[in-house]
Amino acid sequence: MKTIEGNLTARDARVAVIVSRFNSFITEHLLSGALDVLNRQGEVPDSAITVVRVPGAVEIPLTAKTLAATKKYDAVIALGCVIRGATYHFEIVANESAKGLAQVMLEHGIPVAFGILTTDTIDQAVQRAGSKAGNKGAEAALSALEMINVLKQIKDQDK
Ligand code: INI
Repeated sequence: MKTIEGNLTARDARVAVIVSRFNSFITEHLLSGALDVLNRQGEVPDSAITVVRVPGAVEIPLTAKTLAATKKYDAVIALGCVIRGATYHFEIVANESAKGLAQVMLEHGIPVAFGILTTDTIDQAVQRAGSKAGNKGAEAALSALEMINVLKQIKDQDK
């Protein structure tokens, strides 16, 4: 039996992190969590990390697609925060960003980690941005690191 699983160190990886300005009081904490994981667990040097700021979650998929198309990155990490309001807008923003990112990942064949919070309340978002319920930016970075290594091992088989 052969098992392929990725570890978390990715010293040679190049990673792009997209962070939305909308709800920046949350997304900046997601960014800190993601960068901390990339540095301390991934051992990815700062020089190999590109942070791209965009207006809101709606703009994240196009940005991810553009970054992936450059072929300069081994993974993209998408960070945003969509908080439910009184209107249907929440569903549109949340659904479109998730669908768009899934498309980019499959079209371009690189991991696109989904670190976009979709919550009913501000409190739920705060809990997931470095307090009670962890930091979803850090979790997204962990999954990006693991996937970089899993895909590398799959591609390097029988070399
Ligand atoms: N963008 C977010 O990232 N989060 C939200 O909660 C949000 N809400 O609720 O409106 C939001 N809207 C802006 C959107 O992402 C675009 O930037 C905007 O529609 C311009 O294209």
